[in-house]
Amino acid sequence: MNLPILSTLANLVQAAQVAVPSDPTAEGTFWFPVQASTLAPKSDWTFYYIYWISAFFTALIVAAMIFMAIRYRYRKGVWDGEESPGHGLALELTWSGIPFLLTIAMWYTGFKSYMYGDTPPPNGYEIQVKARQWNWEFIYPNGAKSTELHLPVEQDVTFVMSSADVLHSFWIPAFRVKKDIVPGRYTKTWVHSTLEGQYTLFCTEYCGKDHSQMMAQVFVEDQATFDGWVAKQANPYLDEDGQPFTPVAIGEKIYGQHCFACHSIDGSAVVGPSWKGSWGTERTFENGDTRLFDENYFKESLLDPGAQVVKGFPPAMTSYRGVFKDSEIDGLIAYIKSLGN
Ligand code: HEC
Ligand SMILES: [Cu+2]
Repeated sequence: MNLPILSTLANLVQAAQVAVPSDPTAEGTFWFPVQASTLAPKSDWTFYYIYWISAFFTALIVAAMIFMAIRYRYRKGVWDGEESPGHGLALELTWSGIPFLLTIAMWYTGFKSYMYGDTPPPNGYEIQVKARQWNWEFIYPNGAKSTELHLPVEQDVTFVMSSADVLHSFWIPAFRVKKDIVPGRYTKTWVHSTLEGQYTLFCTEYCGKDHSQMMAQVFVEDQATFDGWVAKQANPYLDEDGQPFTPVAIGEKIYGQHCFACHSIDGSAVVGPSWKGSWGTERTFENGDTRLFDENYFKESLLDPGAQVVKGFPPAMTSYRGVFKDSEIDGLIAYIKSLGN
């Protein structure tokens, strides 16, 4: 007998087994996987704080309810009810004040660990993350590409993430790192891993048919192993002579072809602002607004230069919409970054 429903069930069970790869280093707790980053203990602390406060008050309130239901139940002739007391200032202050302080503390610890996880430290090792239906690609500063994520342990690593199609979300439970990847813009997150081992990266924003298969293995290695691995990766960018080509070199080449006439790299203003030392600085526009020179600002300046015109310069740049591939835009970004900030 071959009922369709049975084979569907069998397929689902099989998919679930593939979907949860065994994680050799995971010890974890009932609630969480192993803590493998500096963020993990902070994030878990917030959870346990809320958890124990909830557990304590649930027990207290349920116990009081049961006690009162029995103690003050209706018994004929024994007790016919009485006027309930009116206002109790001390009581009201207590039951407003204590929960107020406890919830403020919840907010504070949550906000602090959120900001910690959401603020990449400067000068982290940078990995580009490309999400698409339905796989992940990682690009390292030397131009190496991989479908597995490799990280050096005890290093600040920043992920600069973009999507080729729809909304995805980058989630590595062992690191407690989770951030959406929004089409059309760059988002960033970071990690400082603390434990060598193998973990799993999931997409955690429903993104279509094979969303549940959109995973990648994460390897946290000591620096020497990582350096060896990243150097050995086949280099996907090759120049005319078949030589490896880094993102910075791609950017430098495009600069020489398209941008050099108006942008200098030595700090002098030509037609447009110099790129030297511009990355990460605050730009001021003709209308008085200001904005940080980051990935999103760069991309918008390239696609729509007229939208925000830098103060003191003419709106002389034309749009490069559709001219460059994403990898070339990333190359230009890497090149400008390499000119310092
Ligand atoms: C015809 C001259 C010209 C060319 C060619 C040109 N730009 Fe520009 N660019 C300007 C001018 C002028 C500004 C300042 C006014 C503005 O913001 O639009 C500018 C501003 C910018 C900004 C914002 C800079 C800042 O300092 O805040 C970026 C980024 C930029 N250009 C990138 C590029 C890239 C990348 C190329 C080559 C692919 C390029 N530009 C080619 C003239 C040019
Ligand atoms: Cu996805």
